[in-house]
Amino acid sequence: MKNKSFADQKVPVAPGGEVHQEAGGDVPVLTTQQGVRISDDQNSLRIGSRGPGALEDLHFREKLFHFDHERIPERVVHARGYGAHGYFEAYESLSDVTAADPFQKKGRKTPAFVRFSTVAGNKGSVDLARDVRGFAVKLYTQEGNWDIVGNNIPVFFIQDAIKFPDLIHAAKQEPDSDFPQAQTAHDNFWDFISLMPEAMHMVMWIMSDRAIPRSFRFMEGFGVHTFRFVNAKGKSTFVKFHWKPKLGMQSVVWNEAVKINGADPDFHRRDLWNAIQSGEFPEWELGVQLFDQAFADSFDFDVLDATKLIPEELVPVRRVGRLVLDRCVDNFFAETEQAAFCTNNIIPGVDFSNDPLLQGRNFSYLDTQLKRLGGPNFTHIPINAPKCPMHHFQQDGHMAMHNPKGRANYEPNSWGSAEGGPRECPETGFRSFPAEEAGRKERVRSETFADHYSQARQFYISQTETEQRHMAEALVFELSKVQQPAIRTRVVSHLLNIDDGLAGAVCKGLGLREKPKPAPAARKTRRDLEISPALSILLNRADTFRGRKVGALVTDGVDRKLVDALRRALKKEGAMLEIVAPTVGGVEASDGSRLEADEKIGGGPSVVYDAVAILPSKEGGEEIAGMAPARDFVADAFAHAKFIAYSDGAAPLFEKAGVVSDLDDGCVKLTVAGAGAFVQTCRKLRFWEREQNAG
Ligand code: HDE
Repeated sequence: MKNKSFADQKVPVAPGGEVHQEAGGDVPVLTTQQGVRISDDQNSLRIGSRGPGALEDLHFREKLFHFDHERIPERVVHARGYGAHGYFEAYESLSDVTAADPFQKKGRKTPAFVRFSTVAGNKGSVDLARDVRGFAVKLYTQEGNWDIVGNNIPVFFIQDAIKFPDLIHAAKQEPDSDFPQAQTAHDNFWDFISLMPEAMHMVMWIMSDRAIPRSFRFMEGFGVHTFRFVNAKGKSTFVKFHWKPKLGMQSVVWNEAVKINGADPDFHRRDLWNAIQSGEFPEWELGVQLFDQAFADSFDFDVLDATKLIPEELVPVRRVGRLVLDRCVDNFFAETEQAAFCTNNIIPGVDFSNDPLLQGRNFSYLDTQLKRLGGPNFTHIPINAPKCPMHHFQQDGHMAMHNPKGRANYEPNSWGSAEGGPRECPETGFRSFPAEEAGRKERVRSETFADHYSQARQFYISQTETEQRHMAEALVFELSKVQQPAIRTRVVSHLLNIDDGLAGAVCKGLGLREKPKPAPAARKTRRDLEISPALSILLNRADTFRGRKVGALVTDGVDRKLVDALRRALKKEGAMLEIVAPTVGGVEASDGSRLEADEKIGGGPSVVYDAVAILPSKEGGEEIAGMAPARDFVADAFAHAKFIAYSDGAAPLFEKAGVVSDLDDGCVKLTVAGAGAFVQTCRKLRFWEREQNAG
């Protein structure tokens, strides 16, 4: 029920401990679920002031009963997620390739709900786990709901859905100890994965910085499988879906991720919430790769194999519309938690391919909703209800809210058009694409799925040196947590089929004395696949600092003009400034004005900012140089290759943080006139040369 926030309500406490709620004006009276007004919500009904409770206490019993049932099962995978509302807007008509409603007219807007998630962690786990991110989009089209339930990585671990339970069991906590939480850095995961060579391409992606995005707003999304578009004439075109973030891609570094998880486990959800609340609406372009059967037949890999992608350089991504998220949920549980995405929710103009992973998913999602939401009527929940008319004869079941009216609840019937209810429509109804299918019924993996290493190699060689180094470090980190040496060695034997340099770096990082033999491969790794620059994050920077955040470390006596100049320059770029001070009460600036703080040092460590400004006064700099969180602020920003603006007063802090002799081109002395130039430098996002120099 709707209520004013409790803080707004006057709740005087009488000396005897009784609490009287003043209800009047526009404050509604508290009631039971049955609508009965409640006189006292502080004391349960009892016999005498020190006597036993009365079973007839209807309010107490209802309140506790409901509380006891507040939880529903969390998602088996993708349990931790965050959603927002928005819309999809078509740039052009695609009616030549698809009859799908959102693409029929330039400018058509389709309401959307998007839920981002991590895969392995439980519902309360941290946001910056090294993990795949879910990118699930529900489009409320005029022809029914269409769900594109994708990830931020365009390939998957396995080729056949029958292995999904094994994959997820291996990735999540080990069953005896129930740890580690939200981490693949453990024996079971690497044991399973190293016995599944088909996973090697995906392993490259999750060991890359794609698995530690800076924010949901700065990551790509992919439909992963090959789907079909079907036009009004029934012609089919294969399609792969891409979501391209307008502000470009950005990730954090691993050491930063680890620290963010401690400083702000909700970093990603807070980022999305704050961006939308401040009017900085996240935006992605929908890209499609369109291709026909002839291309599919000539392509080096099978387009039905979800462990493979089609390089953008081979089939360009055509940008056909934009997705804008402009509204936070009113209630997390009602909307985000109860959102039921199903891969089988498609509309006329879209169809499945035979990808065995997709075929399996089409069973699993509907099935899982029954368990989670408790009955077959989850489409009656507003977040799942289509926004177009619905007419059917499905009825009853748990929580049925919209049973069909009238007498007819079956068809055919002879009750006439007024009473007989809806009828099928061969002309406009959904029709599956009439693909020719034939073959023996057997449990078999197609030969065309057998190459497990070539695209893994292609991904690796398409990365910049910085990104390759991060991948090797990630593998070393994860495998160093694996306790069985044989599993570590088995992983390295696969890496030897991918890239010798990578395998060598990992061997060294693990302290492996002997290089193993390369793993036996069903197909030899192809070394002729071209580098695909589209696969790198760093090569695809959007050259903007928009939507990013700078943390300015200040003390009493801070030069107000510097702060104001920096704030103005950031605002012009569409970025934000947050003030970090010794106390959350803020500081008194050099001109005597008061500067409010957003964070206390320690509460706002530099890991939660994209760049930092170290702007203490001379005395202030000396004072905070003695504070460990202030030293960490500087040392971390430096170690994480962030751009650092500073004032003269920063010198003692730099010295104590151990960075003074290393000041490089990523560190910029801030002046009022130079604030704009600093922000422009920040468009590069990180000063990676520093990492490189550090070796
Ligand atoms: Fe999922 N997956 N999945 N998955 N998946 C679920 O459905 C499943 C796969 C993805 O924000 C579950 O509602 C199988 C690939 C996302 O609510 C479940 C297989 C991709 C989400 C399920 C896969 C995904 C899910 C659990 C192997 C990327 C979160 C809760 C064939 C293309 C959606 C639920 C949300 C959720 C099954 C593999 C993406 C159990 C059997 C590949 C984004 O039904």
